[in-house]
Amino acid sequence: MALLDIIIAPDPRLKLPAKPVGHVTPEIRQLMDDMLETMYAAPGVGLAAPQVGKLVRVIVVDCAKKDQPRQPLRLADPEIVAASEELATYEEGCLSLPDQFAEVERPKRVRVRYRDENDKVQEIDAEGLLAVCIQHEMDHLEGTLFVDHISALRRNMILRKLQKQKKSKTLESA
Ligand code: K1U
Ligand code: ZN
Repeated sequence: MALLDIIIAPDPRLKLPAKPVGHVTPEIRQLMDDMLETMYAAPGVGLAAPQVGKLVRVIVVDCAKKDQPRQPLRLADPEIVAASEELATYEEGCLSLPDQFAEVERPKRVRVRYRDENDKVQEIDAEGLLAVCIQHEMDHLEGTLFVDHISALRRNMILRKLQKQKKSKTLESA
């Protein structure tokens, strides 16, 4: 297992669409495990492969409550096969946009088809935080960030703040 570096926005690598994996190979299974380890260490409740510089359609999530056992999900080539008309709003965060949050509206419930770590096609019905998290991570596979769902004014404010932080960190380490 290995901890991977998480790419921080703004970064052009976070804006690229990811490629389907087709089948879950031992390499993809290893990537899933490394992504889970990275997500737990961050800590976060989800992570998408493009956030660690891998342009493949792989996401991991674990939305178990703090007092419950871990419930890791490894999803390759996820597809939303049904979504509720009813929408829900959640204040989202992102490990690639540290300390930034915004309310995003999405379908409240989704049915997702994916390949699990054993290359078996599975379907799950998700609602609540799990539904939010899966949709947020699937956005990453299209090069979409949660700030792309809010006004251009707020998005640019957040991205400029992160750009400034990156510049001052680079100067600090020089
Ligand atoms: O960067 C990511 O894509 C992961 C992101 C997932 C997410 C969280 C909340 C709403 C939508 C998507 C995070 O995990 S941000 C960190 C976070 O929310 C969290 C961290 C520790 C405990 C609980 C939540
Ligand atoms: Zn994110």
